[in-house]
Amino acid sequence: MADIVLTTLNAKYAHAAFGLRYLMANLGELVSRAAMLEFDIAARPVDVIEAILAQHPKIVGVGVYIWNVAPATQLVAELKRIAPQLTIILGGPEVSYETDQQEICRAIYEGLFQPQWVKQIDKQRIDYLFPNEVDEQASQRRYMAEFEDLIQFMKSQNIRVIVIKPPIPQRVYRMMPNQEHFDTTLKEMSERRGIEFYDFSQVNNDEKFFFNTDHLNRTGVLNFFQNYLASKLVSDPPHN
Ligand code: B12
Repeated sequence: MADIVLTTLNAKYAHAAFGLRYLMANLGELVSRAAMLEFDIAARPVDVIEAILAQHPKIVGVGVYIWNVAPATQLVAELKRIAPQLTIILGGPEVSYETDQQEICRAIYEGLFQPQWVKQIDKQRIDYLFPNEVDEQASQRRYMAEFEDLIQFMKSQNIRVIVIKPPIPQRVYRMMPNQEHFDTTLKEMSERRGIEFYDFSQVNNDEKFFFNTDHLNRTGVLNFFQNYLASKLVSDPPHN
């Protein structure tokens, strides 16, 4: 029995998964509650699932690589179907980017982005970004002072500076402390320094454009770039 199962499908039986071994080696005190289960891509899905669930895990970590993404997708979807309470974590080179486009991630997201989870995830993110023990006003003053120094330096080097606030979902914006004050200060500072300031925080911010609390997914980035940002980056826009 193991609360945490780290697993992957190797390219061939003869190969070993170094990635899982790195993770095991860094589990610290959790290592006694973890097991490593390796298979190869020729293994029957039913055997893999049976071996994993026989451990009665709470968390299953799957190493995803180009050679196993198809069977791993099947494995994750089946695990979610049979044991929906399982927390599944994906890692490895094939799931580090473009996660919003990948079928293997969809099964996880669909489970994760239930309304009851969204609230909890948002709160964790806000608590992380704005820790309670930090004096938010003092922190904003320090941020602005450093930012202004940076702008001054760039202007002294004749570098064109554009300040943008990227899109953020409205529900998240509302949770961020002191944002209106921050926005006003930023705008005033930009005017004082004579630099362009564009506040895009409330445009292109449909929930479907984000892959997590506050990061745009690929569709969101492309849409934001094409419809809002691109024209601001061109110093002398072409005239048709
Ligand atoms: C060994 C190896 C192989 C072995 C297979 C090993 C195995 N276990 O089966 C062999 C030689 C068979 C092989 C073949 C191929 N390989 Co190869 N291979 C590697 C290599 C050199 C080392 C992998 C490794 O062990 N790295 C060291 C470990 C520690 O790193 P890691 O595996 O990335 O794991 C870390 C993170 O990814 C993460 N992580 C991993 N799993 C998990 C799981 C969880 C839950 C979490 C949270 C995190 C996590 O944490 C780990 C620690 O930091 C890498 C290059 C590299 N430098 O990584 C390429 C690499 C993995 N291979 C690659 C490719 C393209 C191939 C081939 C398709 C090449 C080809 N054209 O034929 C074939 C596919 C074979 C097939 N049958 O389809 C690409 C994969 C790209 C991708 N998106 O997956 C890589 C990244 C090389 C590259 N830069 O292009 N390969």
